[in-house]
Amino acid sequence: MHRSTLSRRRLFRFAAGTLVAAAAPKRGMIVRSTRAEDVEMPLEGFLESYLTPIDRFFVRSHHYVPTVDAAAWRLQVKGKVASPLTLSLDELKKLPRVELVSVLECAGNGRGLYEPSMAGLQWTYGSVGNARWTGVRLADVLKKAGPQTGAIEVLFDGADVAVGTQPEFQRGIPFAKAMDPNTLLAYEMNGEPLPQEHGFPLRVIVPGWAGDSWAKWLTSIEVRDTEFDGFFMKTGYRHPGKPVAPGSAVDPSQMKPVTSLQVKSIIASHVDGESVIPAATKLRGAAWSNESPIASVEVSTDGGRIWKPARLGKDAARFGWRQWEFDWTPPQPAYYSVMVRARNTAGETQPMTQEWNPSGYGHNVVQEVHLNVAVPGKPLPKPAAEPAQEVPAVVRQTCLGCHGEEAISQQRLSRTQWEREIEKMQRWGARVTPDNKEALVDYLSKRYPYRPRK
Ligand code: HEC
Ligand SMILES: Nc1nc2c(c(=O)[nH]1)N[C@H]1C(S)=C(S)[C@@H](COP(=O)(O)O)O[C@H]1N2
Ligand SMILES: [Mo]
Repeated sequence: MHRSTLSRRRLFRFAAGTLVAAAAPKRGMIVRSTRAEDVEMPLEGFLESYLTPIDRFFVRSHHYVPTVDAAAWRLQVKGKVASPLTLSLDELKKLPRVELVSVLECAGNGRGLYEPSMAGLQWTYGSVGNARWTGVRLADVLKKAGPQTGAIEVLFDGADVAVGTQPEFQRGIPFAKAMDPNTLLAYEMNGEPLPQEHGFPLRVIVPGWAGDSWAKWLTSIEVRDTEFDGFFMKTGYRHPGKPVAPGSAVDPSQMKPVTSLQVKSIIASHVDGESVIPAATKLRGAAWSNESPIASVEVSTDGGRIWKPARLGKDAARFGWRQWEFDWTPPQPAYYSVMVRARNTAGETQPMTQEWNPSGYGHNVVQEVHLNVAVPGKPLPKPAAEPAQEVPAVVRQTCLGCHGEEAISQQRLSRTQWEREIEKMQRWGARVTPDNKEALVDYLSKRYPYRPRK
């Protein structure tokens, strides 16, 4: 069978009844990392349709994507329960079928916009999407197993295997959130079997919460009476929850796990610095929130002095995003500062300046797009592309075994930050000799220094 036929069908059966999902080819995405796969939706994805098409939906995987055989796959429900369960996909699907539309946004969406910058995938706007998720209530599964008194947390584990010596991706959510009727175990996305890269055959849906809680390729659910202390709970995905000095280190014990999303809106029809002709223009984008839906979206075309309501798209769901548009005829050729601001039903809105945090989570500052409204002149010549530079042998040999160069080249880090990054890589299995370390820090901090974003 041709690969294209396989991917169009997305789900296929080998001889002997093995049922696996094919990875869906993605369309025009911004590549943040090739191995593991991390891809970002470009701005036009916000405008394409209310539900983000699967071939436009961002992917964030800490480890390489596993291939799971649905026929052999089982879900374990264990820990502080009266009767531990082992469920096949067919058994799971006998529970009541539930469907909801929800935004899924990575906690790190917008990390690339922080100043000063920090290590991590440099997402800008598009590690977010809006999909219809179908599955069963996690609460129904937990009730079947009979959670015991004292249960405080539910820990998820998936079929993905850690790269190098990085810890396994295991995340937990509070027991009360697990019992929320909107917390699902989904086997379908936009009416199709869950695609391989989005967690086939089963993933967790935690509407209103950041993506790190939405475990993919789910294989085990553990009900706990103590807090799990693995890396991705006690070190990763934590936020100080209060102002800290930009660029400072904060001990993870002084931070809290990332939970609810921030109310946020995006201008997707125009990019910062764009020239537009002085005529009727439509500004467009999307806005989303957490457990409290969007109440309003406002636009300013004068740098935040006057705000006027945008028109909201008719498609709405409690946890879904709202598309918005705003008709604007610039009064005269000039340089305009266009901004968008959302508010939710709880009264939360977006800040005018972004509070900084060490890992760059929860970016939701009011977005500002400068538009040069002008009668078009001669287009400027395109700047010459930077000549490709060869990757030195020491980087190729020490760094490119586990992931590609794009994970490295997008960073904007000081010498100290590069030193820390290389030490982190050593903890995760990179073999760096003291001599190499000097050479690596030297090269990386000169080639990819801290610099303002272009
Ligand atoms: C043994 C495997 C391995 C080697 C070798 C390795 N890395 Fe990594 N690297 C990882 C893992 C695992 C991640 C994180 C993947 C994730 O969480 O998405 C990562 C991520 C990164 C990132 C993205 C930012 C971040 O911190 O998540 C950068 C930059 C990076 N590595 C730099 C390097 C450099 C420089 C070297 C060579 C000194 C190197 N890596 C060698 C495993 C490795
Ligand atoms: N098993 C597993 N689940 C995971 C991850 C992972 O690396 N492994 N990444 C998480 C993160 S950080 C995010 S933002 C979402 C991304 O979901 P998507 O790739 O379907 O967009 O999946 C979450 N679930
Ligand atoms: Mo994420």
